[in-house]
Amino acid sequence: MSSEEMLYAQGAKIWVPHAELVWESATLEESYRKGAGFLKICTESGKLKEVKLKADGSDLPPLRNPAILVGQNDLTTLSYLHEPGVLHNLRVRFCERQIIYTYCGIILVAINPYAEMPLYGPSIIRAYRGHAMGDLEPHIFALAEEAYTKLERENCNLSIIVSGESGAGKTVSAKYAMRYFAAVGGSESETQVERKVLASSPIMEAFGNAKTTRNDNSSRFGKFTKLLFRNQMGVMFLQGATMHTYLLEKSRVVYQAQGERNYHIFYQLCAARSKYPELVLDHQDKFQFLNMGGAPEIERVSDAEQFNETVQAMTVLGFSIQQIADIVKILAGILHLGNIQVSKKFNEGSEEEDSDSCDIFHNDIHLQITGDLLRVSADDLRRWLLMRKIESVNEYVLIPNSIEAAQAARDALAKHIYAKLFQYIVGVLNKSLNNGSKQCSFIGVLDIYGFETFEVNSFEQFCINYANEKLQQQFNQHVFKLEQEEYLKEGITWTMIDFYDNQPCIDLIESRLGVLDLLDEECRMPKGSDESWAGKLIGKCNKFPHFEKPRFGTTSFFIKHFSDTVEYDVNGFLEKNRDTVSKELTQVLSESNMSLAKQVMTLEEIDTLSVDSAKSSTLGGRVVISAGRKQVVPSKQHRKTVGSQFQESLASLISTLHATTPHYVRCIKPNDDKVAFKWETAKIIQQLRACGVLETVRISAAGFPSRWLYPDFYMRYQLLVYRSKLDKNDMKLSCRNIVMKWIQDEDKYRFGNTQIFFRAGQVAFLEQVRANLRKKYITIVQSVVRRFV
Ligand code: AD9
Ligand code: MG
Repeated sequence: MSSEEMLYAQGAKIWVPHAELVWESATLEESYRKGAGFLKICTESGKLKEVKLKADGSDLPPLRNPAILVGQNDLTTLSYLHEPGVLHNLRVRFCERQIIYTYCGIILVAINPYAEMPLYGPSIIRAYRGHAMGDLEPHIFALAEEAYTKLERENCNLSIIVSGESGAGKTVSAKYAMRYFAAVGGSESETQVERKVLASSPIMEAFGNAKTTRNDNSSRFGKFTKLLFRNQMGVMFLQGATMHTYLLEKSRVVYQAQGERNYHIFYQLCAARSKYPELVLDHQDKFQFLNMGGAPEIERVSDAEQFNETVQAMTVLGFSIQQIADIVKILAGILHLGNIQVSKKFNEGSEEEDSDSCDIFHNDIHLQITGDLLRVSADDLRRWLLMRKIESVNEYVLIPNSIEAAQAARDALAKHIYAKLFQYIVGVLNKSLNNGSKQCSFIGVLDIYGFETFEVNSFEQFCINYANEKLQQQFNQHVFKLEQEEYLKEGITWTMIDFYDNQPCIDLIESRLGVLDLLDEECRMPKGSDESWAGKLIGKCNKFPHFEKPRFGTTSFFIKHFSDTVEYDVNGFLEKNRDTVSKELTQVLSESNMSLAKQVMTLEEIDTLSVDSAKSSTLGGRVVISAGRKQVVPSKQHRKTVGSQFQESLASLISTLHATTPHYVRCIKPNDDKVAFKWETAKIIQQLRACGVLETVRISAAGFPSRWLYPDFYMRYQLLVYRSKLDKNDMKLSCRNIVMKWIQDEDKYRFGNTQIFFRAGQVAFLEQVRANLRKKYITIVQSVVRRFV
């Protein structure tokens, strides 16, 4: 800011901090003179105030943007690019004009309206088709169109990366983007691939989404859908699609927090139970796995209708009636499995409880039904719920399960079956969607779970937040590093702006002796426990600046993520990372007489590691008994831990994304109450900061957001100088002459090797000059013509 700008005139409009509103508008009652030490203001709510300032005036409040700019559809075009300016612009658009989309440079900011908007019909799709991003109001379709035309023009791979916190609107945005591609890339072919692409969403949501306290339809898995396009004489046709999923939250199958539900499909099935008497289903409240959260219904959603939609969509994707009948049997089998009663066992002939073992009645009705539905032996199921097999070198020992161990074995089996079923369904969808597509260009749409913090945060939140940390880094690297590298490449003198690099936080999670490494190490310890792991974390991770130990005890730890500091409760981390399930129980299931159950249970692990890998992230082995103690010895069959698998699949996702041209959608959740168009400033600011919108604005303000290649600039603005100042053979010099004639302040532009860079607002100014000159020429020409006619 130059010194004369520091003097605010009487009547100037400024922003002052406010406890609730965060920023409040105010008007200067008196002109501010350098060194005055205070400002006399009148706030919007009519209060007269004196605001103390530092003697050098370095904390002068930010100026408001001129009224004409308020409501701009690109935040980076504001004259004053600061937090209150950006916020006010978004608020005016959202609250006063009910506009949910705004650009921020290359980012599309989408604020969740929590209301049905008439924005997504076929006529709107047609309106956006063929238009450049700046032509029409910002929209998810405009972003999709930009990606689609780039695909047509350059035949390269693209991605649309949607992020934001839970409930911000990622899944909705991703679906609209896919709807756009399906509409514009659809062909007349009989394969109806676009119908299939659209029908895949309700299936994935039924099996992978659930009600949480944050979102009634929360995605509990990540999804990267590649839409494959075939070039047919310059036109890109949708040829097929493939879907990659990330880490389904399995624990939900057996446990839900207060106010939450299990996966939608279970409730849908219970609501439709009259169609399937053979499943012996009951009201959802009767099932242990469904009633824990005490939240059986979702407002304005009919599970019964949703069930029909799911089945209808499955039919479109090619599931046969038999397949669907078998899938619902497996689902019902999981529910009955959860209702098997494990009870105390009493020592024979006495009333003394035997705490080392437990019992399940032979005629437990749910045990019998589970056996019938899954077509497995109920006796075998019962046996391996009640005891476990411990192998030694030459023999094995059978050890009875305590009640807790039996329940844990039952729950682990239920989770395992569901996860396998999910994997199977994704596999069927992929086969049907892929449609024999060969080498095609793709547009990838990434809809991954948003950053989460709950009252209690466990392994699931840790993985979700880790994924968001990686994606944020990908974003930073793309937007900021590339931006700055561009200046360097163009030979422009410009001080590198610091940007927030979250590598140190990723190091805390990924590096040797970091969180995941220590977790895997602890999982390999025969006597490893959540608490001893926490103790090691506290001892060894203190050197990472993003780690914080708990104030007391050793049952939690803090990670300072890019968007917030989160406390993780260590309870259950080891078990969830190991993800063990009784081999005997899975064996019972894989010997099922139902071919689908058998097929589902014997699906290969998606990511299996080669047996000879010496990677530290593998677990495994047999448990042997030596002198009455259990001990784990390494076996050839290594199994990767959940954490290390996730780390690898994220790394592969990030490298795929790096090989595409990314487009970003940042979804913002405006309030926690799901109320239409309700604006909570503090909440919104936190998200704008966390997802990089304010950082992008900061970079834009500090840098040169508009750029022109010399020939393009020459063509457009040559009429701004006399012919004598132009030389076609020296475009650079000509452009220099044009710019220097009209812009006096040398800091407003830079001449790069191939492009001219301008600060915000300069191109608008040149456009104005050009328009005025054209008008003048046209008037002159008209008067000359008139004189001669
Ligand atoms: V999570 O991380 O999967 O928990 P998302 O995916 O970010 O979350 P989702 O897309 O499911 O959130 O949106 C939550 C709800 O907001 C939706 O169910 C809609 O009721 C509402 N929503 C979101 N975007 C829009 C929109 N463009 N128009 C209308 C919307 N409603
Ligand atoms: Mg979602």
